[in-house]
Amino acid sequence: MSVDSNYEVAREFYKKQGVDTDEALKKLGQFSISMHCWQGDDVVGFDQDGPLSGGIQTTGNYPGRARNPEELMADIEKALSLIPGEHRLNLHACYAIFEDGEKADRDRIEPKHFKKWVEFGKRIGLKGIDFNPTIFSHSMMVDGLSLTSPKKEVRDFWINHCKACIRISEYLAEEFNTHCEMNIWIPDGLKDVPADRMGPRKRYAESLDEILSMPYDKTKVLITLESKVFGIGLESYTAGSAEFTAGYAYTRHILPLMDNGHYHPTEVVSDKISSMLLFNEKLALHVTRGVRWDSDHVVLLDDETKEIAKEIVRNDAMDRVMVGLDFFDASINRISAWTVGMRNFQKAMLSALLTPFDKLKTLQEESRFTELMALQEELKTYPLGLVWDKFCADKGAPVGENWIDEMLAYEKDVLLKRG
Ligand code: RNT
Ligand code: ZN
Repeated sequence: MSVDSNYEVAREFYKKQGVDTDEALKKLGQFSISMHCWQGDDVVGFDQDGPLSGGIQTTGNYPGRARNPEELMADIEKALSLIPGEHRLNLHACYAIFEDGEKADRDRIEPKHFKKWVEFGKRIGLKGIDFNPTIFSHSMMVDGLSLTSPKKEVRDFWINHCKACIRISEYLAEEFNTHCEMNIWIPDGLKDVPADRMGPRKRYAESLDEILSMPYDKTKVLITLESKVFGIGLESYTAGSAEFTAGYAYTRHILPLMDNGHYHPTEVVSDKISSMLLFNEKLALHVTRGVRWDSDHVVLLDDETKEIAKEIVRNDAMDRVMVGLDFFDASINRISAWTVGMRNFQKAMLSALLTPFDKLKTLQEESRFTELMALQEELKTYPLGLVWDKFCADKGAPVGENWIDEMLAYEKDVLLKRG
């Protein structure tokens, strides 16, 4: 019972449905996910000593949090060795690396503060690095507000931060000869019933216009804007709502970013992808798992994750949807959190790639709903795992649960030795 002979069995199963497993494996190998650096250190970063703030929160104190660039890079490298395929890294501005006692505030950061990340990325063979302004956990978040603040000096600080980030994103794109997705997200909102929603939203739009007025290479830096429905301490309203973000992105020719933790609990991003694809050339996702709220639990191979992947694959949008992960669980081994989340999104993509969508679409078009339900349910127990094992083996990554022992060995040898 080898990986290869198992794969032969699986191949026959899918062939019966008209699905070419070899082709599916090839396409999966071409699909890169942007792995978020911030799972490794509980979204703390290297540029400040204060706690995480801005409507988001990590919970848990599992030992082994990465405390500096060396540790974070080592942990990322370890995680990526357990994940098949070639991927991208998603960095936040607060992960700037300052040398020789130098320090620059967020409105003054420069490409050179990310040179070490570029060197690291090239050494481990990253496909690219994506970037994010860090608009939280900072003293210039006055009354919790940034780009919507009534205070001009506050808005200007964050406008300058975003402009600095565009320059850094351009540098990252050039170094890796690929695009750099730069995602803007602000927590700005209010705990209780606002007296004015329009004023702050208008200021937000004007601040963004000011940021985008700077010249930059639009083929290299793909600016995305992330919406949100609420945050901790910001329960009544957030400026960057879904409608604000969709409207702004559409009219200014930037890209919308949908985080599946950022909607009302019964709303699903999988249902939104097709509509967004009809009106935007590309779009970006933050794949996460909300449990009852935007809790940022590790991505599992659950129904919604699979449905998101299906929408990407069956709409032929693997090169139009940029997928990044976004969760931060501090209650479990952080390498494991990354590995489980990345492998699961890949499994979801593989599951979609192995689905006979033409056949299913025809059943829908012909209103043969009985057969549609019956076949979709039968496909759920097809041997996905055997094809997945083949992918891992071909890519030189651990097959099945074999990565767990490796992860635990790293915990014992490295993580538990951190103070
Ligand atoms: C928070 C947003 C945002 C952040 C990261 C750190 O709710 O999802 O993506 O999580 O930028
Ligand atoms: Zn997000």
